[in-house]
Amino acid sequence: FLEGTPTVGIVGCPFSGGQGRTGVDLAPNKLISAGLVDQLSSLGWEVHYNSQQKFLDIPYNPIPTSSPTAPSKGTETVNETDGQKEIQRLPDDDIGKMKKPRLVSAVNQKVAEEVSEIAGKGWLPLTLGGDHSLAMGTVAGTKAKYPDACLIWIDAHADINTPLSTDSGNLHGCPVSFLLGLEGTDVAPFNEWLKPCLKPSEIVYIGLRDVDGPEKAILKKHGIKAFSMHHVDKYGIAKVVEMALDHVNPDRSKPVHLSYDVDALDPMVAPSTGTPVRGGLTFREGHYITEALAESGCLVSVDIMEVNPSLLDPGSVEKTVAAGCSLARASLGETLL
Ligand code: HAR
Ligand code: MN
Ligand code: MN
Ligand code: MN
Repeated sequence: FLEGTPTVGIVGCPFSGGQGRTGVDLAPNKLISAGLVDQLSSLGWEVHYNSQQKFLDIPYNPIPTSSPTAPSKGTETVNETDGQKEIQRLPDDDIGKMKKPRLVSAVNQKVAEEVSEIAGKGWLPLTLGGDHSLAMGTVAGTKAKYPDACLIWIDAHADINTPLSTDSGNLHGCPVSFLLGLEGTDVAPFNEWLKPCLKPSEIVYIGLRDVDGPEKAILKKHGIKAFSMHHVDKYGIAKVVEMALDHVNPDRSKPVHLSYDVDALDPMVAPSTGTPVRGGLTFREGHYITEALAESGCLVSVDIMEVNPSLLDPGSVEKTVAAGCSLARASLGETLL
């Protein structure tokens, strides 16, 4: 599906507004500092990586950085100086149960533009989050170029809460419901740019083990295919990936978007993430998925989400960042032999 010399466009999105912990916004810089650009070049890809500034110029509180002085609630307009430039931060009060809805929406709209622009050139967008709310933008961007693309979602969580079903109000628990256009998602400001672009038959999950009650009901109601850790234990990861592809892409003829939340990996493998859940994918199982998808030749867009370099000790951070880099490399075709 890609055109010309294999080219990857890295979208680094330093964003934490879809959940409550700071630090996940530091991941793109950490992954880049760990040498990701050179690593992907060494695999034979032409690599384009642009500044992350466009995602920081969004005028809503709370400020999407790890600054300890950032206000915890965006209830007032703040003028602050960021280098030379004065930025006005607007309030971003909850809408219903949704936290930071304007910020999440505005950032995702930019991400969607960026991803569709990169995909539009025949390149592969590699989005480095940031929290997983960013998949609203990445998948919408992929779908703009490839309307028949299917979505493989690797995660401990289903991220399919709606604005009505969410308990936490954290939008990183909701991106899939917006992409599907489920009940309660036709809501401002999201509906000003994000149109439902995914059918229930076009998504498959692998790695689930912490799914909320209402999410289980949603999966059932819409007949959405999901392979939990139970299925990985039962069938083995190779069979699960094959069954997952058979479901969304039986002829291997459709483009595939891979959205990888590193909390799908066991916390022993990827400890530095905001919502770790024990009983996850081993290092090899996690990488097998990316290797098999790379081998399929169908991958057109990849997300690496939820690395949080501010959590735990330096050793944990190093492990998790290294796993993020190796998952990206394996997705882009790195092989063991
Ligand atoms: N289901 C919970 C919620 O809606 C937890 C969401 C999870 N965290 C993630 N996403 N890291 O995969 O808040
Ligand atoms: Mn997730
Ligand atoms: Mn998760
Ligand atoms: Mn839970």
